[in-house]
Amino acid sequence: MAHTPYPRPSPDEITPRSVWLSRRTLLAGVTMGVASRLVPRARAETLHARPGPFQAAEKPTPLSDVTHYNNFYEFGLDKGDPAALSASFAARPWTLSVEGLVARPRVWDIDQLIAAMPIEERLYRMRCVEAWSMVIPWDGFPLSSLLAQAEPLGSARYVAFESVVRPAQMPGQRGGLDSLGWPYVEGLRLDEAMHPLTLLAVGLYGETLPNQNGAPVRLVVPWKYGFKGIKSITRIRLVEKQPPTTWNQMNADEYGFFANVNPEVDHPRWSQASERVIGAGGFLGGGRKKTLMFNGYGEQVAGLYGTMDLRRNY
Ligand SMILES: Nc1nc2c(c(=O)[nH]1)N[C@H]1C(S)=C(S)[C@@H](COP(=O)(O)O)O[C@H]1N2
Ligand SMILES: [Mo]
Repeated sequence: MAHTPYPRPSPDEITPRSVWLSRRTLLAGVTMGVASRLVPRARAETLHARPGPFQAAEKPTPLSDVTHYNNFYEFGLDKGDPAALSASFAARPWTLSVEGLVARPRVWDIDQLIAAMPIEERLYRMRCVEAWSMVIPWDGFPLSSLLAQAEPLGSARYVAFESVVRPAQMPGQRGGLDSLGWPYVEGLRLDEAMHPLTLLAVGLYGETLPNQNGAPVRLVVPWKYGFKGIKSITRIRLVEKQPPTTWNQMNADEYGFFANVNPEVDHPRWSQASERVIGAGGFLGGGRKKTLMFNGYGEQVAGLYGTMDLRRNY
């Protein structure tokens, strides 16, 4: 595929930084220090001059779509619920614990964590299992940087993640028969977790992560279906055995542990061969493209799976 020059987001896609900062500061008590750790937009744009595995060549999805078409069942089942119902969610103060099979367990304050980690912008293709996709400029740090500090023990083989449980602030966690069990949990094999593409995101579009996208910290694994990207994480645990994951527990035939993007392995109820590109094309013609193996990250990640049967290990 030919590389096109990186297109800038149009001004109407971007909330002015000053407006955004004052709004966030009022709503969530976010400190100025957090936003200043994120990659300034001007510098972020020059990163896209040379597309590569960390900087997709595709046009970023408009910010309004990234923040108004979400899956975050803690706030409800509709794509609009997270934006509509998450305004009073308190992403500060926040702690993230790293524990289990590590030499140096630690409970991090989120702002101390952000100050300690190498924050970069990564423009990643994101593919939801529901066959739609976005291209999102994340700000974050490699999960490997955090895990390295914790010093995983030789017996650690998987990483288990847990989202926050806070029914008073998350309407989707109050009853509701057709929703998920809480907390939302996810997992990766340790080598997947240590891969340089695997990110813990704390912002997007150069701003602090909006609540509906998983504030204050969420996982981003661009070669896997979106449900692996667990939001609003409070606990990371290094373990010996493959941990349970929310969607796999819900319906193991439809949602595997690996969930690698694979156009050749259909979901039992729909094709995974192509995807609807959110924010592109509209009703006439465009807005659909072929799905790529490993979401186009095969050169970087195929080696993680060797000769594994990807049809069995979906
Ligand atoms: N805690 C939690 N994390 C979650 C989900 C969720 O419902 N709860 N939904 C997942 C799904 S299915 C997708 S596609 C992505 C969507 O992320 P986005 O809204 O930032 O695009 O978040 C994932 N992480
Ligand atoms: Mo998803």
